[in-house]
Amino acid sequence: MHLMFCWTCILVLILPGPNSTGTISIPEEDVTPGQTQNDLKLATEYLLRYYTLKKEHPFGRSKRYSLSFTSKVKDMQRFFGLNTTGALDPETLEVMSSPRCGVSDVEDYSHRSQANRWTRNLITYSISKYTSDLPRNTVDHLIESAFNVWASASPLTFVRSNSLTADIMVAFQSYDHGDAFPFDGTGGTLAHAFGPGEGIGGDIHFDDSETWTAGSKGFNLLLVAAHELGHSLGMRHSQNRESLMYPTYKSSHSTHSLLSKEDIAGITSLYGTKNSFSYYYPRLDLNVFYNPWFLGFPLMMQDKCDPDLSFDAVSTLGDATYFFKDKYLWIKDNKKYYIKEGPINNFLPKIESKIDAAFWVPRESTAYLIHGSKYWTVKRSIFKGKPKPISNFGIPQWVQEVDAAVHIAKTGRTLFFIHNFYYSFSKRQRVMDAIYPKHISDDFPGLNRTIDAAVYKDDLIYFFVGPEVYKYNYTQKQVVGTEKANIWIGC
Ligand SMILES: *[C@@H]1O[C@H](CO)[C@@H](O)[C@H](O)[C@H]1NC(C)=O
Ligand SMILES: *[C@@H]1O[C@H](CO)[C@@H](O)[C@H](O)[C@H]1NC(C)=O
Ligand SMILES: *[C@@H]1O[C@H](CO)[C@@H](O)[C@H](O)[C@H]1NC(C)=O
Ligand SMILES: [Ca+2]
Ligand SMILES: [Ca+2]
Ligand SMILES: [Zn+2]
Ligand SMILES: [Zn+2]
Repeated sequence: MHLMFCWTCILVLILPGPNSTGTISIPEEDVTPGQTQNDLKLATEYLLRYYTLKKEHPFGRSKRYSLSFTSKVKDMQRFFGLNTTGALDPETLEVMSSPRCGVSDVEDYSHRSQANRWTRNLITYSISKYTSDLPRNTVDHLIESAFNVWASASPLTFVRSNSLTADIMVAFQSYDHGDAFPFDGTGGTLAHAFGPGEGIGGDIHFDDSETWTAGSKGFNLLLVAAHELGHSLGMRHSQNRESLMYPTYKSSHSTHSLLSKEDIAGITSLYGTKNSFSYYYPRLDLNVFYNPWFLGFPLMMQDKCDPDLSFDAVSTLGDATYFFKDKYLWIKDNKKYYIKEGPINNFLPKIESKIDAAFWVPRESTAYLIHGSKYWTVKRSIFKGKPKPISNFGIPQWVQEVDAAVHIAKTGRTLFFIHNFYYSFSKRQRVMDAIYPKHISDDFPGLNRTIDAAVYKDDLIYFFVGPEVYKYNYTQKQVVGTEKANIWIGC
């Protein structure tokens, strides 16, 4: 179990969980008129769960317990901006009975030095257990939306995987579910999440005794998922009602823009801004000086707007365009116009090499990334299996490296550029078209040099040749303009 969460787990592991708290007795001096034993039970369970209240010593009622109970009530009142009376007044009891997140509100200072962040920018997730409240694809969609909330405000990229060992495992569970934090039936705790780390670290559990919805009845899954994901990324509870990280459920929270300024500041302090690149190293980690990338980064950054910058491969992948250069990658969001960057394996963990050529087949929502005589398949951002030989595309065995590849959606053909020749492959018929290879310059007049990369968008093929881009109108069969390659990554 990960350390960030251990302040809670140690407490709960040592102390019997809420299910076995039936014999709680509260010091008499705390019992004021009008308070029922139920209120005390509610308050005690609440403080045990969320305010690190220590249970009464087994040998009798101690003055210390009474003091600690009152001081925990005050801590809780302070957190929620209530009058810090230490008494269980109606306002306090109301907050205590509100549905909320299962993660504690108090920080354990002894664990502050623990890195409460992921140490890379690409994080995988997997949904291992669904609820019957919503159709599976609705759950998929809402969970993906929750990930997008944080992806849009950080350099993090989330990739859904079907593996049982993804970084963030998402599951709907009820009562005891094997992690020392049993759920409590309807109401009370809605969900909980573990801070960044190996194993259970990052995992998110929703209480399946609740009614989960995509709207405003019951509990809105997107709202709760986005909150819990904040914890998975290392965020703590906020006292600010406007914050997504406020611990109690607020149905009124607009699902339009979930993150408050404070949430954005929080995630930025952990991972840097959307466009930053170097934060994936734990800060103050001395290893950083021995890592070759540490030297590579600043150079690469300066080079971004170097007029001679060229790319190895360019491809659409989902809603983004990927620019590969050596072992480095820029990802430009096609709709939101922001760029993330970093070493390729930071985003595509299976890839340790450079990418020579890449193409996107929109009909299959699949990108093919080629290195040497092998290619990887990335379908809806999920890696499919092992690398396969490019001979699957009908490319002759002797070809050990492809310069560029591009898929023309209109014709269903994929073009492979190899030195001054190119091949045309019909994906549907799974054969190389008969009359190929042909000379590039015969069919693409004006292009008599080796192609570095090619990408097809809106009936134009963009040929990246050194630092230049040739815009080729596929209907007109001619080059209709040129531009600098680095314009594409914001120079
Ligand atoms: C706090 O105390 C003041 C004065 O006693 C009272 O007017 C106010 O209503 C209390 N607020 C809450 C939230 O209990
Ligand atoms: C490429 O074509 C241009 C004109 O289109 C010509 O000036 C140049 O010499 C050619 N280069 C090669 C290597 O054939
Ligand atoms: C390509 O050329 C055709 C024919 O001249 C023209 O109709 C079309 O608008 C051009 N496409 C682009 C994207 O420039
Ligand atoms: Ca519950
Ligand atoms: Ca290339
Ligand atoms: Zn929470
Ligand atoms: Zn759990």
